[in-house]
Amino acid sequence: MSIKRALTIAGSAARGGAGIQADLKTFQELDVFGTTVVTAIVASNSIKRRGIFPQSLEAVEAQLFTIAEDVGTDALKTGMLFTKEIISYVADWIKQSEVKNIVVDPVMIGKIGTALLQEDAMEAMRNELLPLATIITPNMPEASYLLDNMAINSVADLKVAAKKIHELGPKYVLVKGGRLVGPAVDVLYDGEQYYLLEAPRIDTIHTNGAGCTYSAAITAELAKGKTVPEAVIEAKKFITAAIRHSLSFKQGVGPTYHAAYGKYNETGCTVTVEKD
Ligand code: PXL
Repeated sequence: MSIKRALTIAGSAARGGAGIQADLKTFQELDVFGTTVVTAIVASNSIKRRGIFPQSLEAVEAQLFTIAEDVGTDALKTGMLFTKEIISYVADWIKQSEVKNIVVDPVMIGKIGTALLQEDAMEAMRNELLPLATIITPNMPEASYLLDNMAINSVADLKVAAKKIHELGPKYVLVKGGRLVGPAVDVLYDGEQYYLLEAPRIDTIHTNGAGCTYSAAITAELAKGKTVPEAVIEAKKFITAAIRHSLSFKQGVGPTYHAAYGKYNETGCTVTVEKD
């Protein structure tokens, strides 16, 4: 049997809803074989931040080569990379690899306020990793941060931000409008046209790991051979279902439900294409 392979280079989120754990659950749901490079271990919940434990470059390198030598990779995503050293190392590794589908989720701050990228790592993210991306998937605060604190308050602003980030080098930019009011609109831009993806807004606070899950679903669909717009549309349906059926355990912000898309019949999303 042949199965496509997806790699996540990201942090371990002990709570299970975000990071490597969200990625693997999503890969499994979408029937791709998941591999992992753990960059840091995050032990925080809404009650207490017990710590972030970054892995050494040696550990990151050993994991990358272990996967490359044996299983191989059809698509990869990066999530929490935490330090500028890890970002530079991963960027150099991607350059010498033959992996074609590179999804960069520029993870900066978690839903419960944990800093997941060190302050001095932003330049490496912008200058070294971003130009290698097939697609980068910032939320509104991340897009704003990438653009020297540009204000983003509307769908029109999402489009401007997508275009400006595109100038930094990635092939596609997906700016997610999760923090707007009204329908949940995300903007995908390829340098020539905008795809506006719209789904109903789901009124819940339980969206921990939503960004990880969305970008993991894009990665899985790219691994299976979809084009970027096709992969993003499928992933938008996946994340909408996962948020609609999100989970709440004991306290605080709960995770999205990774199995929801396979389990329930969802209506999907509408797509409008606009020329630049
Ligand atoms: O959702 C962002 C995120 C990414 N990666 C790790 C995390 C989180 C948020 O909790 O812990 C490892």
